[in-house]
Amino acid sequence: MKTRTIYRVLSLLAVFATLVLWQACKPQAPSDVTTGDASKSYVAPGKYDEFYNVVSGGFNGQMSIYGLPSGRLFRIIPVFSQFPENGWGYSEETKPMLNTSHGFVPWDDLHHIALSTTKGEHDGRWAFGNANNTPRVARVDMKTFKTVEILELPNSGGNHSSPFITENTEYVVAGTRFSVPVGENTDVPISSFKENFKGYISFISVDPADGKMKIAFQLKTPGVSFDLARAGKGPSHGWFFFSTYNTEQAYTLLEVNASQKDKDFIMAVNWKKAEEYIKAGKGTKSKAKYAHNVWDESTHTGVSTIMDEVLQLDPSELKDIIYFIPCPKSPHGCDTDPTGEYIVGSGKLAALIPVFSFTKIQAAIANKEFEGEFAGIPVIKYEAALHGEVKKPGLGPLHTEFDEKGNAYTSFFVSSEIVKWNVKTLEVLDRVPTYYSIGHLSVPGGPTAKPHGKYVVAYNKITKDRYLPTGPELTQSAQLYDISGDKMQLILDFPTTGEPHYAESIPASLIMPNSTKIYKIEENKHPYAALGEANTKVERKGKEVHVYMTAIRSHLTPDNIEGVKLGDEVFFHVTNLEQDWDVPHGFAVKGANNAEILIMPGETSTLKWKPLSTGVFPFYCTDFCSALHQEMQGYIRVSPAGSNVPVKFSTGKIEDLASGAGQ
Ligand code: RUQ
Ligand code: CUA
Repeated sequence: MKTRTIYRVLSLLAVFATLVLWQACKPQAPSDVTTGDASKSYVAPGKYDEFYNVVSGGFNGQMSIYGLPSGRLFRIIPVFSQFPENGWGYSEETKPMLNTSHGFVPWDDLHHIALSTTKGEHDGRWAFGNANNTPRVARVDMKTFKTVEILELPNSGGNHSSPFITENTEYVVAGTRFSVPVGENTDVPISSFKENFKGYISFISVDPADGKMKIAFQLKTPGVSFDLARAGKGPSHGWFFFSTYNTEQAYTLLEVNASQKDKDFIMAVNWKKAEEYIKAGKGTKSKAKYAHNVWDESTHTGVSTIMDEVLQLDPSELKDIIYFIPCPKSPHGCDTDPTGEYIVGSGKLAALIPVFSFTKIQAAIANKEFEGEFAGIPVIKYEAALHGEVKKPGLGPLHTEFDEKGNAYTSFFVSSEIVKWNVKTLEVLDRVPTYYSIGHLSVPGGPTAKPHGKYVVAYNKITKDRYLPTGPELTQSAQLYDISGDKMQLILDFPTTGEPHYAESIPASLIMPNSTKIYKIEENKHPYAALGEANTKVERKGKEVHVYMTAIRSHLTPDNIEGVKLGDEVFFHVTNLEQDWDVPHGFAVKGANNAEILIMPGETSTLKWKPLSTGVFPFYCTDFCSALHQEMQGYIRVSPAGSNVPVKFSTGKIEDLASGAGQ
């Protein structure tokens, strides 16, 4: 009891000391900044950037695409959040993409990006992102820069340790952040944490042909928190490494109670072994409810299916799947180097960086060099797994990325810097300040077996005095450093949208040639598509009015519609007939309780509108598409519920409208 109290006081002191240190590293004036050659980030007008930088949006639930080295923002890709700019989550086709077992969830907190790899190298096919709040994993197609799949994760309570991918994108892996009660009865006292709360890791298989995701199996683990992870590669392919915290299994005031132990764990998972158990029929099917939402590129429509079962393995019974390795103190990042031999743990409250050796971990397992068990899982002796420690690297290490020359770059939140060190010798080589309090960092190809190197980007948590103030909230900020020489040099500050967590960069040459320009109109299988103006029409189905509309420069067909009555729901199905790159048309109607829709060439999108009053309502194209864009408009008339105004529609044929013949 007494030692416990002393422990508690000591940990409180440690937290306090960290805070004091943080105060000491408070922002300095910009004049203190030593910068390198800023012209290195200059991309002349009309020239292309060298890299695509895919950046998580954090609490905006989106991904964004920047160019490197210019830092120019090209695109925001809506993923888990509704996006009025293009109607994502507002159009009828995209709403199913945001369906979950909790119903429609139009927001999330996207922290991490994983770009698909083949043989450990970027292949430019997909970008995966995690939903941290309502656990989901999304897949974005890098041809269209569109979210094409969202898979919900059952038994997960916050999907932070996610998504991380294996060498050939065999699996996208997602570990729960919060352990939660699972099974038939989840209505249990919170104080029963140790008995009832479990952590689950989902191994999501990715179809190599079309990228389709499926939960292959889940691993049941003791109730701890998983923070981050990386797959092994090369010699360690077949293994996965996760950082854990709250191995104290606290359920209140975690700030103190989850920082008591000197060491938490890195969890090493032998997923090839897990696959063997699955093949041998050792998995148990368990009831679960989760949504699987898939975008169909031919109907331009998302389809949501509720799944009801998941396959699980219990590593406390099936041995040889999971091992724990002690790691000082609340590890955050857990990163494997390009060779796959070294695993770097970054303890948020630690003053050193432990580097583990895959060879040593294997030897320790073979020789049973265990210091005991944690909840039935063997714990490997720290020294037995350790390659060595980086001594006095800085304060508050968070994440590590690698270059192609055997160097590591670690971000330090508390001391607000990037530190470069040699992975083999563990010698610190260089350090640069960040402005301020860096979280993640990213080297192009940094998490792959073949880093592209050249730059490191800092994604900072605090902006303070770096930009013109914009009220209480300042822009989010990234900083670009040139790492081609021995010394890192700051060459650019650039603002980002949302809160950037992790990001990845990929050479433009792997993405650019494959970028989709249009959707072929003859391949449009949308059930409400009007493939040509001759096919436009307005149909009443009970209280639903379906408008099959087309858009082409510079008119909407039909542009006069009558016969809608109060109490009707109007569905504007707009097909963009253009077959020309970069000519979307938009569509909006006065008073609609949603957003516009933005329709790509060859695509059909649907805006639902329920008029609440009678009258004549204008609708128009929202995207400036031609010199006569302002003329791209129309009117829809709404009559009282009992009226007998017939359904009529036309474009440019006044007499038809008068006769009620339609078009
Ligand atoms: S986290 S600042 Cu949500 Cu990736 Cu480390
Ligand atoms: Cu179409 Cu403006």
